[in-house]
Amino acid sequence: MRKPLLCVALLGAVAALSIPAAASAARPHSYVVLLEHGTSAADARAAIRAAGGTIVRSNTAIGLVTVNSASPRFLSRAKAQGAVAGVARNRVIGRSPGGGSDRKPPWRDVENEGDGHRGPAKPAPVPSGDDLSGLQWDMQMIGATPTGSYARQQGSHDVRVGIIDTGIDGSHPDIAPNFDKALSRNFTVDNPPNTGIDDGPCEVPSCVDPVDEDDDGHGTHVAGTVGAALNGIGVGGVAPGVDLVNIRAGQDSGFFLLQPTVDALTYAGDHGIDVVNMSFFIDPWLFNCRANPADSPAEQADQATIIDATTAAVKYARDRGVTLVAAEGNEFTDLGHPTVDTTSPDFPATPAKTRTIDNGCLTEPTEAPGVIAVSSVGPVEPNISPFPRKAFYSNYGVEQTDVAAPGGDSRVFFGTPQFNAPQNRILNAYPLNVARACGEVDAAASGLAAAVAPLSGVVTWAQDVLAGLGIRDSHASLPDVLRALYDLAGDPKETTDVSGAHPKVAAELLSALVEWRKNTPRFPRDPHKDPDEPDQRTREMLRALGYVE
Ligand SMILES: [Ca+2]
Ligand SMILES: [Ca+2]
Ligand SMILES: [Ca+2]
Ligand SMILES: [Ca+2]
Repeated sequence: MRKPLLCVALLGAVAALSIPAAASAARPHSYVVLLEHGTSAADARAAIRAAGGTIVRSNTAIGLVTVNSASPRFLSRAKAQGAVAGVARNRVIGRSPGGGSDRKPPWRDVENEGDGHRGPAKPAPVPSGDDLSGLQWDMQMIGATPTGSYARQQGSHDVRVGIIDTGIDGSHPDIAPNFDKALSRNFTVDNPPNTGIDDGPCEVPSCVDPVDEDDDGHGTHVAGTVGAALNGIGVGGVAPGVDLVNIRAGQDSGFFLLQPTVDALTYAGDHGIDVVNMSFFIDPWLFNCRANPADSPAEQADQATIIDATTAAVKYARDRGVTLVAAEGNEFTDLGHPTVDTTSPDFPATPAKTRTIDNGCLTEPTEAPGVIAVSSVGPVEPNISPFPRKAFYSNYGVEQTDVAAPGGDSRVFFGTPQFNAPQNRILNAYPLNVARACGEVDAAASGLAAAVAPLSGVVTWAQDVLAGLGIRDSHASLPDVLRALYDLAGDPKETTDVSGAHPKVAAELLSALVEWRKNTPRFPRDPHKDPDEPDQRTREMLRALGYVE
């Protein structure tokens, strides 16, 4: 599930929570199956067929396939196959007559806090800034301003930032100058109502949105925070000259399914993406536990498969030089000591339950090995502290928090007119189609997506330094990025103070990265390869499955 919410107006009506379990038993279901390492296409096909299923989509890099089956025994039969390492239930296929399993995600109440407040927004004058720059306290906090990092280095289209989110509105005037449509991909299909996930009406006949569309608003906001153009209008991003690539894995409704997320990660690894931003958790489990007594065997299998497939996909991307950044989440939980999960599963047919959990349970992809985890801070309240403080909703903890970044906090300035004001949140790009559906023109949103997006820019800067120091390599980039960032910021103990990335340092980091990127080949791949053309292994799999000649 995406971390913050902008507007839910595009969703269809949310029906009642419960659906009789018996009603869904005979309906076709979708599953995600993780194959044992090295399983051939033929063996995979045979194993899935023997279990009573049909492969409809495959990721050969990870060995993850999506399977449709109407057999009520598919789960048990699949697990009995030697080629199958794990099975997770995906979603219901087809509509349930009169059914109503679509959920209203529980985090919406937190994310929407303050939405009713529409106080006057008065930008302070910012020399040479875009016309809304005065409202961007987040950029001012990290020194991304006309007199700060913008004056020295704004990024380069040689640096590719992948946004794994709900899509990017490529026509937005602050996004268009930096949007890389040719490299962008959409790995999702809009879901019909009564399947547990309701993406509202399909906007195009195929139900597969174009790569420059965002029907939610979340992904565009994140992309703008990373790299909105300095063009005299609207807002600016952290690195306003970088290449923004939409690698979409999020549904219109904000759900993130396992297969699209894994596909997006391997795509990033295969196509030279430098940094990836992930402001979501993989549904339906906020925390994934391998053997929680509170869960049924099928639920335990769901969660183990999500952990294993995500870990493999993250490793695949990191091995190819991608730096991965993720939000910690909005449940005000210490990720080193989680005790209860009241959110999961958030789809499809089983109601969410209250589970006792422990630190063996992981929120993914945030807790996958090698992912930089980010907590969120709000605007500085000078009468309380000269430093930014953790946002009320943000997850935290010394085990997990690598760094914090501005993400907004509606509850700061309590007792003053600024309490609950939209100016306490993060202003950035917003799709016109969503704004119209919500009856708005401008929007401010808080949440960790907004927090993570600036960090993607900061990581970009830090990678530069590593290049300059000659210590960058694809396996060591994560800790080295952070070490370099802390060292150069001059205050390694302050993990809650990303503002320590001084504008001068940030600019030098970004300059070095641009130079490094000019002279460094991306992960080796066939330069003549069409990004849309399947590689040889994929082609073999597709042929074995009868999709191509
Ligand atoms: Ca839709
Ligand atoms: Ca759509
Ligand atoms: Ca702008
Ligand atoms: Ca943990």
